[in-house]
Amino acid sequence: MAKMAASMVESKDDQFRKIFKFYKRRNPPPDYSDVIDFSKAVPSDKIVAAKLEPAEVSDVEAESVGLQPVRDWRAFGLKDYPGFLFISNPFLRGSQAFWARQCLKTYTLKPNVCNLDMHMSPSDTQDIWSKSVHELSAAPSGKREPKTLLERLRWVTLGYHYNWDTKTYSADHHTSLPADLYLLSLRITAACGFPGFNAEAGILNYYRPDSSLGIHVDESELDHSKPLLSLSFGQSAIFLLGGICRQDAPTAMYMHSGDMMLMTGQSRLLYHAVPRIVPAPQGEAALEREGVSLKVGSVLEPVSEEDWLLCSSYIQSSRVNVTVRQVLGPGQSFPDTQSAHQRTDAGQLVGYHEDKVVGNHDDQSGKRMRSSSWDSGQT
Ligand SMILES: O=C(O)CCC(=O)C(=O)O
Ligand SMILES: [Mn+2]
Repeated sequence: MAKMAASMVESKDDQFRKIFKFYKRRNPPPDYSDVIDFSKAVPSDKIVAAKLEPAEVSDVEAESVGLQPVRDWRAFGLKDYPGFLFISNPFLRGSQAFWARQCLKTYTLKPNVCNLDMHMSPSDTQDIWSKSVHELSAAPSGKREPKTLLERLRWVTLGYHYNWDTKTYSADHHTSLPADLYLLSLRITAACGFPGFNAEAGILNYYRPDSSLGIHVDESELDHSKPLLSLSFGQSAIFLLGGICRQDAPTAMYMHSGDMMLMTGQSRLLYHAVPRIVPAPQGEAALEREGVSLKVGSVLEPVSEEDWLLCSSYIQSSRVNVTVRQVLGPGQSFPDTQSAHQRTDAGQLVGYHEDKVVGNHDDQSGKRMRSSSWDSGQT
């Protein structure tokens, strides 16, 4: 009884949960008038122009990862959130297509780990992209098509592979972070005043139109003085940024394709969540393939017509978010206690399945994504 009373008080004061539910609601849909849209933002009582470090990244370095010259970036902070930085799509026209393709075709390849590994064999999940192309072309006409692997993909981990059960990273479950993503992260963070950022782990979240990501704090990295970088491609999201406790009402903002966020300093450990995916303002063309001219030294590669077909059809209804994290500070190593419960390969993770995550997702512990079809109504 006392426990029940305590949980009632807790949920009454949980302003974050209240606002999360407000934006997640389908019927009637929420009122979006309080959602900040940085693509149209001007400094106000809430929004401040953020100072960047254009001298840290040359125009050639920016261009080689598909970014505009840093002096042209539109960067903002929020008055109530010191250390939070939002950059409104600084990508060069056409270059997001390359990064979206990497997220769907390249970063999903082994040895990277994904949710499908939890209940499928490595050979079944080893080339999600090609299998999905094949599944689509082989789909029997007239019948209800089974979901492709790409449609069932929810997350991929890179570098130090995050262990969702123990909520840790560990030295012996590590593969190399893709070099192009490492360089992109290095350039963005340097431009934002964090030179020498060492991208060591990545989590990609794949959102279908009805997906959401529960309320959580990213605190498993051992060095919180380093920024957490977040990039998005495809459809837009409502992103909620809260405080250090759940009683603090969060601020809602749109995250559109190409937008970036850095959570640093006092904002590094704030609660946040994605209650809803919303259509990109420019409709299906959330990102485009045409327009980029590749120079020598660019990490970008042309996206073939064939790749673009699947990529654009996926992105028409979905969103991909990439968070890049530095796990260890300079000279830091993993404490011994972690090695007691770490896992060494994807094959050992088969006991984990989505329902388990869905059930306890809205606190820090089981923070993964879910679709409304799995919704237990608890969020
Ligand atoms: O999808 C997003 O914008 C947020 C992702 C996130 O918070 C995470 O992966 O920890
Ligand atoms: Mn997060």
